[in-house]
Amino acid sequence: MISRRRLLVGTGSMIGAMALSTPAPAKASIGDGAHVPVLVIGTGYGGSVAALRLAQAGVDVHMVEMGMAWDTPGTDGKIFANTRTPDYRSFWLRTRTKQPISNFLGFPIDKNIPRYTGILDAEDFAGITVYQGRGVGGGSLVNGGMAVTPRREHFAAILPTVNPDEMYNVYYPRANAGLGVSNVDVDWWESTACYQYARVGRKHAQRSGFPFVLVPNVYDWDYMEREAAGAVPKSALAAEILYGNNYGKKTLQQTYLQRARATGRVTISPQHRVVSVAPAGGGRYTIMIEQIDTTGGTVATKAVTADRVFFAAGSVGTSKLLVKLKATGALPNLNNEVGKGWGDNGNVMCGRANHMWDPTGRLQSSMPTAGIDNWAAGGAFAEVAPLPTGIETYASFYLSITRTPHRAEFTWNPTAGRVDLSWQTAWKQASITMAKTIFDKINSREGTIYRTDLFGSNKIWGDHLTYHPLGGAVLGRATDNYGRLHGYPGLYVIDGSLIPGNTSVNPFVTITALAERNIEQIVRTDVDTVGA
Ligand code: FAE
Repeated sequence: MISRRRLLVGTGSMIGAMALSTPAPAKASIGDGAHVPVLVIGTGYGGSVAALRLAQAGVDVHMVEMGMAWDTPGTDGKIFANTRTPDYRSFWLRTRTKQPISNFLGFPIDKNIPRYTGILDAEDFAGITVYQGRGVGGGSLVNGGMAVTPRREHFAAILPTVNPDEMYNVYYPRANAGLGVSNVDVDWWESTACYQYARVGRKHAQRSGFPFVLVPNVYDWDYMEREAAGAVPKSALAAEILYGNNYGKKTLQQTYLQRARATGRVTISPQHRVVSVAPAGGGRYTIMIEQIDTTGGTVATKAVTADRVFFAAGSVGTSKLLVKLKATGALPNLNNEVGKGWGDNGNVMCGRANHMWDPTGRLQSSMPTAGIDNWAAGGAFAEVAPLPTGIETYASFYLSITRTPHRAEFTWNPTAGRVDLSWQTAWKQASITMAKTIFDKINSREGTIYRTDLFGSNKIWGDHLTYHPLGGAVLGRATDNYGRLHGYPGLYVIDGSLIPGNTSVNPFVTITALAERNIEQIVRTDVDTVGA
């Protein structure tokens, strides 16, 4: 344990973080010149797991998050905006909303908003818009909470270098427990008005012979039942989801991050954006950080040193940083796998127009609970998604995850001074073809048609986006088999960028489980051997 003590040296300088004169977070954000044993970039799934487990092993950790803390109510008394009424809190540095469903009944529904460091980033690349959560808790703040463990027979294709026995016996269960995953009460689900849309989805799937599965979620089901009974303020039953849930959902703020903070060893600097990591000598790294205000403007620049740095900025955030740092000379020894192997998890959306005798319900819980599993036969797993408009739409709505073969690459564009992504819109055709193995059959059996009014006028497929960015620093290629970056001892990747583009289902349980696996090994070997 000599080594662990050594890793703790220097913590004091960080704890004495300076008072800030800027309007950004008043709490103890990291100070210029500080030294920390471990710095984690990003507070999503990978970063939260790393912080908790390192802290439990006795290591002090500082987390740097470019988004907001999301712990203070706005003028309406609520922390988060409603999906039906987007406002300044909803989007990351945009002056107009960019809602995943851009139209309704043919009419565009986007609207102007004040530019602000809001919670949902619709990040545009040439061929695709990548939706991501911004703030303490990362994607857990904005996502649907669907907590799906992939079928074991698909795992070898997802993470070929990882031992499935370990994952299914130890790390998936650990991740599900840590995230607070649980199943909806089936009797309630069968009878409640707010899941009529899911039961209609089941009826249509089963009549066409597709396996239909109920999937777990991180939402507090007891709370949802009380929402339905009118006993508590509504969240899932008031259409809260994309811009945050004021109640009911167990985000990382209520799970991993809460436990991490409770150790007393984890501190977080929100509204701080990492822009560079470079060797500092003596095995340390210098991290350049910009503190930003709510317009995205830089109010302070800080140089911090750390013995170890965990990249947990999400698939896009981590990939962009690594590609830039390799190309611009800060981390030239990163290997040529950095930036490669990126995929969209085969995401494609569509709606179906049901008959008037098949209403999907005016009240729809915003938390999805079910999917149609045609992965083996047709390469598609379709989440039966809510369309919580508050009116009867007679629509069934789906987010499909498909076995797309396409992978893109992030590259540094020196002229523009930014990182580009080589994704091509036309690549979504493969995903559409796979999704159609489900919905063409259902439409044919039911005598129904696709909706054409949700993504434009006369457009069936939501093929311009992904919710599930994965890859860019793939396990066993850009890193070793536990996320240690090749070329730089003490630098690690621990987020969705490790996963090569597809998980066959919604990804956050797999991201969390892989992070649990990797950090256990890192704590066991690297932490104990530092300085020994
Ligand atoms: P992530 O959670 O994205 O966290 C990365 C964090 O790093 C973010 O907070 C960033 O703000 C921060 N960051 C980035 N760059 C920097 C920087 N330079 N400096 C400082 N901080 C930085 O990464 N998945 C499911 O399994 N089930 C679902 O139901 C589901 N629904 C979704 C719905 C929506 C609308 C969206 C957008 C995603 C959904 N996902 C869902 C995907 C899931 O949220 C995503 O895979 C994970 O959040 C990715 O986890 P990471 O740890 O990789």
